[in-house]
Amino acid sequence: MFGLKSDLSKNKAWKKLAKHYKDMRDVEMRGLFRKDPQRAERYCITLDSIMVDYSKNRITNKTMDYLFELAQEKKVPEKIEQMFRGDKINQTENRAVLHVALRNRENSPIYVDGKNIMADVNAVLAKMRKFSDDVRLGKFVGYTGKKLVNIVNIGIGGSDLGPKMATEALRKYWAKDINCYFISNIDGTACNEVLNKINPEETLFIVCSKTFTTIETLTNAHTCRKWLIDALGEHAVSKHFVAVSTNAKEVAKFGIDTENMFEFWDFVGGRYSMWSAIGLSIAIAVGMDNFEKMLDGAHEMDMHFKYTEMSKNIPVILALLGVWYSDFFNFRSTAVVPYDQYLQYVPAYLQQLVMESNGKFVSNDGEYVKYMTSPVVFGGAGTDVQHSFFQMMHQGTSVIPCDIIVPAISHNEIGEHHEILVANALAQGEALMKGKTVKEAYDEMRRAGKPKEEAKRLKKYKSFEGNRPSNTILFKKIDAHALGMLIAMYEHKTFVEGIIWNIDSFDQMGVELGKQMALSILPELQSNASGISHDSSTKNLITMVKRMRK
Ligand code: G6Q
Repeated sequence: MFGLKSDLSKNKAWKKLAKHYKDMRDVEMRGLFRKDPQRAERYCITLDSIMVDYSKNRITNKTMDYLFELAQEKKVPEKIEQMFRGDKINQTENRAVLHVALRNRENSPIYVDGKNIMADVNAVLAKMRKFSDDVRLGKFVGYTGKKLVNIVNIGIGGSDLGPKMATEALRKYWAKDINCYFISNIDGTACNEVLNKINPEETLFIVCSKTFTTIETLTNAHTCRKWLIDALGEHAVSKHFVAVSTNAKEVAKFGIDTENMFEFWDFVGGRYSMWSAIGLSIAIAVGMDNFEKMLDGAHEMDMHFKYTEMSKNIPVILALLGVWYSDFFNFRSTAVVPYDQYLQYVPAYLQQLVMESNGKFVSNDGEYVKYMTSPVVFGGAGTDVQHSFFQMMHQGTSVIPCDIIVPAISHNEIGEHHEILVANALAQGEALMKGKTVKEAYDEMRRAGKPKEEAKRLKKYKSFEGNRPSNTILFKKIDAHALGMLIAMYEHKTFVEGIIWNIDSFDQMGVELGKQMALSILPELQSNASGISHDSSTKNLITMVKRMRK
């Protein structure tokens, strides 16, 4: 589609997989399970409190062997090594990629440009501990002496989705008197709806922006600053605003004392930054001990990823399955379905992680790729989504592999709720895999007493093709440690997919063009200025918006 070079199909293992795909495309998982009583155990890995069952995939040992061969050919182990070593694997931006340093709990030295960065990482963690403790204990209070109980994170993209997802996931661990809010969208509604709920005297704003130049975040931060000053005066700002950024100069320009700034670094990508001070809202909500447990969990996954051979390596296996489906089966989307209300923002978080990292069409060699890269990722909390997009998951013309994430124990064990929830999670995986043949559908209707003609008429509608893949990610209970493991697992999965596709998973140049154009349209909406020449549709839309606003 895009060009002829950078073609993985010249790769030996790729060729084997392409051939093997022809043998596999019609193989039914039902049959594979029937023939192999050990299948569930064979394709299952447990690490601490997480178990990943990947047996409901369209694979055999041969498939996995070829996929591991592909990973070897694409030098996955060496690339993993390079990341942990601090090599500049974000090649378009010439940066190291070291979110793993933020949770390097062994504190072994990691060097960037000859400097061990662990001292800086630890210093910020210590500053986070002091500050979050002080806020939680009411030692750092607002301008009028009141305890800061409303924590408002202002940030967008990587400076929003991680903290928002993780605070929600760990809601059960929040300090009783603290509430967290998130303002990301430039839509004034986002700001207004939060500000309407809170008292300025009790509010701490955390302005999270790596660059401190992002228009949404700065506009929202200025609006909140004005709101605070209107209520409490200019002097109140230092008691109610802190910043998390790599850009001290811009933070000072905004009017936040750099004493109240928490630093992070270029080697931390936005969407990989919730482990840094970008996670300050998490630390305040659940306490620094829990925040560090989250880092411990991520570190455990890091060590598993770094040291475990590929055939037992969870992120590597999940990534290879992703490639298998994207590039051989041509399945273009994937769903994530957490059966845990507290994990409701995980799909949105993963949408950014996966699609911003791997939605790329130029390879690391500067050539257009000729194969599929990132699938479309979507999802939502089960069982809600069973009543929406699961129709398509079961009977649609596209096959959508999915991850079903489910905790064995709920934080809210009420009556039978959790058993019903888990039963549904497990049933969906089984139903997607097994399906129901036309004959089975017919027989079932007949047994239920439906007249012959009616059963005949409806049998196809009520049949399920099945053979639809899923991974089940089962863990004991959602706590900080498990969350850290889960998110680090997906980060590394995404990285490995990027290695196979030979793309830079750590830049995001595709978000720039729209931003650039918005800047040229803005003055046209505000006055009669005319910017760049637009197509007739955009021109017309600008005119119509102005007319409607008159
Ligand atoms: C993530 C991206 C992007 C970024 C936002 C916010 O990897 O880089 O989502 O996080 O654009 O950027 P700032 O933190 O610089 O405001």
